[in-house]
Amino acid sequence: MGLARRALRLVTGHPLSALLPEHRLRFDADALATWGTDRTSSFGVAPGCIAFPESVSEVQAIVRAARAHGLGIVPSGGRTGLSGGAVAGHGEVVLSLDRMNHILGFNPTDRLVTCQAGVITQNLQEYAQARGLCYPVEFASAGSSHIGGNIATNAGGIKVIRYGMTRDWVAGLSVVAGTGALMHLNGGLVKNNTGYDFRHLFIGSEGTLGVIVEAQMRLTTAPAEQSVLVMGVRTLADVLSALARLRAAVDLSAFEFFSELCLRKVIAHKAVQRPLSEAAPFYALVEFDQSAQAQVFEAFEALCAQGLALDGVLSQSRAQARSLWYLREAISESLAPEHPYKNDVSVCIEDVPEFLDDVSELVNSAYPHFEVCWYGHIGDGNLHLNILKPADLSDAQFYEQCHAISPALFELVQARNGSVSAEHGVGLLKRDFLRYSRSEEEIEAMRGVKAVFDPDGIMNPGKLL
Ligand code: 2HG
Ligand code: ZN
Repeated sequence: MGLARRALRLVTGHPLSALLPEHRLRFDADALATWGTDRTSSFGVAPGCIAFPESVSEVQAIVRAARAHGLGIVPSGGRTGLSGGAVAGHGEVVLSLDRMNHILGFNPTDRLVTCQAGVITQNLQEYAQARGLCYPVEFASAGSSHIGGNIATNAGGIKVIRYGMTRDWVAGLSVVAGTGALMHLNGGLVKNNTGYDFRHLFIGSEGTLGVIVEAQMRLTTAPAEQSVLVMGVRTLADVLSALARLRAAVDLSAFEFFSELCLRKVIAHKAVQRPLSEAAPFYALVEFDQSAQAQVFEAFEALCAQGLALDGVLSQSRAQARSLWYLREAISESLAPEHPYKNDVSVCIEDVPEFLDDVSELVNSAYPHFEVCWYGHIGDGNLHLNILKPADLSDAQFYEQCHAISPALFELVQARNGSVSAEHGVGLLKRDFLRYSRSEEEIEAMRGVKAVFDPDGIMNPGKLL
């Protein structure tokens, strides 16, 4: 009884309790554990409370109150992030966009959808499809990630080779900056040369400048029917020869690769069939317009004749295309039980062959006792190298060992002007390594930009910078 009264006092005494009804400001252990984190497992989780605003003005009120009381705010979307960008570890207010999940309008002339930040990616995709159009940014977590989170991390995914990143589809944003000010950025315009485009500063800012509350997303023409080819290849170099050959023959919608170890993990977790009768060291997954099947087949036969492809399977229906895609899309989830240390690096496509040689050498010497899963969007120069945790190491020991090896990998990235985080963002996981991709001068300028939008440093403190 005494305890209950004390908890009630704590709750009613909280600076936000006057702003939201009780059920939309949660302090219970379940809520703190659920909304205090993302898909990472290496960081301490200890938020102060979880706030669920339902309107832009409530977001503004929360930010202003947090500012007045010196509370940190962690904006939270679908919590599918892989870099700890939405982890609250120091008593912050987690500002969840879960209840701001409405599509607000559609402008067919400009092909623009206005949505609240908490709209789930798949809902936007289905909304577009129902209008004969397409929202083309696609990834495995589309069923739970939010549009606002995608924008805050500039999410990429599996169709970047054809459609680009989330940034390319954001026509306007409404944001509440760390000052509490509401700003409408670009408003859906195609042409607008009136000085700095703050929209692009907020895209990929990982919640460190403010909260994205609404977005105008551009749609495009629905794609033609697609076909998928999965082929087995002997070496990483052969994956890249296949990419060059196929790219010269047709416009690709996707070019992904994964290793036999990745496939084995997916088969073990998802009870799916091997795509080819014989195992191959690596697999390339290629998607293209069905109308280009003849050209792709010709290129594939040439690759086989040169010994660059071992075998292949071509989808004969949408269902088959989906099940081939599943082999690639289920990798991340199938590795999750082994608490992988994640790398998400990129270099220019031209530099990929040499880069992969150097990474192979490093992996063999640095991780001889760990299982290493190679996969990713190699057609974009983006490699996901996941190091799997052996059962006899604790999370902390494993994280420390991998973190200590990371500089060697990032030196290879830096030598090629590459990126230490191609699509997952910096968050907590890559913060110590930002300098491998950004100069001191750039990082100083980033701090200056943050100080303008978030002068008290309340927005997602400790992330990115
Ligand atoms: C993917 O490409 C995602 O499957 C996740 O970006 C990658 O879990 C990963 O490392
Ligand atoms: Zn990816």
